[in-house]
Amino acid sequence: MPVSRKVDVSEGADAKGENDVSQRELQPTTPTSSGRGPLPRGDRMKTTPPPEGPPVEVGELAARAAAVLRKNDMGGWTRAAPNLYPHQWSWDSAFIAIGLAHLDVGRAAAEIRSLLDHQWKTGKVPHIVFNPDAPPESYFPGPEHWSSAADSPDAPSSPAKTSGLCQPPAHAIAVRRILEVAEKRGEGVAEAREFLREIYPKLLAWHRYLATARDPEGSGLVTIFHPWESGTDNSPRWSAALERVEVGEMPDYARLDLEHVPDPSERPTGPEYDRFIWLVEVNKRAGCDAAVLYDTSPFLVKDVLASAILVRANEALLEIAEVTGAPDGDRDTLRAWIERGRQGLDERWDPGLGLCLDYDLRVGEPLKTRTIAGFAPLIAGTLRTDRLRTLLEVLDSRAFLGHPDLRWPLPPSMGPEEPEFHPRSYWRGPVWPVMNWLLWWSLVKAGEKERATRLRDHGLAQLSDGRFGEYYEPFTGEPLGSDGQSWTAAVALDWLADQEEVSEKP
Ligand code: 2M8
Repeated sequence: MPVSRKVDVSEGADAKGENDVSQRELQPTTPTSSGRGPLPRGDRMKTTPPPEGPPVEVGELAARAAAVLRKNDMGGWTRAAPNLYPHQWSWDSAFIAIGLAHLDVGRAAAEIRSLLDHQWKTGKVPHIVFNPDAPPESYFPGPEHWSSAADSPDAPSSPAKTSGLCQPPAHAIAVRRILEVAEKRGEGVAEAREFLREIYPKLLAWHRYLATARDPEGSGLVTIFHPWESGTDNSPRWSAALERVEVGEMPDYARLDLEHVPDPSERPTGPEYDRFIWLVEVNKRAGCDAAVLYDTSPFLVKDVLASAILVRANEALLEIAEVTGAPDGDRDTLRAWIERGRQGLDERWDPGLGLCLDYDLRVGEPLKTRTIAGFAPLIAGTLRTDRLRTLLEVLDSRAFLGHPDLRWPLPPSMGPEEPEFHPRSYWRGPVWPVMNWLLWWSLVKAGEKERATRLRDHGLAQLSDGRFGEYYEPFTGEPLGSDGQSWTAAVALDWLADQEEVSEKP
């Protein structure tokens, strides 16, 4: 059934009062038990009151989300956030395109197109495409820091510079969804199909790069050379592997990220950042060449979350191949990658935790942590029903969204009872709306409709302050990091459209 309401994206738009749906308040379908009970380990946790003011109504929330995307629109591409992230980030753009699809199919396509215009000759999609107009002091490490990456014979020849890393491959999922949204809305379908045809070869090259240069072992799992490639930068997933990294001689640097957040505990620590910058140095010295990095990088890890996203992206690409009439050989390759990916994830299962674990190739050991990435088999669409059941139990347990002190039953990025959990520190505990979206989407695909609906509605309730934070304090619901984060606004738009579509069904 088509989503009938269109979000008005014109300047100053306020959809409030335009239709009945807009008058609904955002309420979770199931009340949360808790709200704000006493916090464990209170001495380590700074608490702040939850955001003031009544929740924003649905229509207004949609208009505000659209306004965030409009404000961050740099003309054919979207900066990840207004101040903290002035460039185009790879997986942010994928989620942003999903949100944009509800506003303008052509603009959603442009988001992915502009990113893939900077694809490397190897097929790699860079983790950042730098904004040539951003002032030099706006983000570190910026284009100057990455300039030597442009010397690589594999770097794109276009004028804008890119980083030499990559990020989780959510792009094919986004491209497939652009068509799905267009079909539901009954608008822009021909344009979307045409876009699928245009972009298919680039996506295939990207996935081939991941299946070969990033998986010479043929394990089905993606190797990363830097925690930034995981997108969950300072997650405790990487603590043990990072501790083994010895920082070598490198030029002094000044952090700029701390200038954009009110509280340094919301960002990675100094020693973590030193290792991040050292690993950038290692990547640059290797000419960003995966084969060289396999020999030289002190950080060499199989990332289960990126691998799970790749499984789903390969499924999406297989559907795109059907739509575009790609050769049979491509489809066989995609099917093989999907199977190998699921098998690889199966092998990384930890029965004790009931989660999947990353693997450190340098020492040949799993990286044992209880983080949201452990739900990789759920995200990949495991074919093992026993594992799916276990994953759902773990998700519902107090180790994740069943913790009684959570503001909303939404999964923190790290289990709240873990020693390394920190409720304000970036990927070490806060709730990330974009991860909620990924889990919601995976639950829908797994046929877990009720769970999915609860997650979506609580996720929207979390965003009903209308600020579209980068991430949220799990116990108080305070938005942290950057306000006006593009991918947060984008997932809100997708959820709102889904909520409306479902409510319209007889
Ligand atoms: C964060 O990462 C960047 C480095 O890539 C940073 O901390 O400076 C992560 O949350 C990452 O997943 C995200 O893509 C990026 C932009 O939103 O910010």
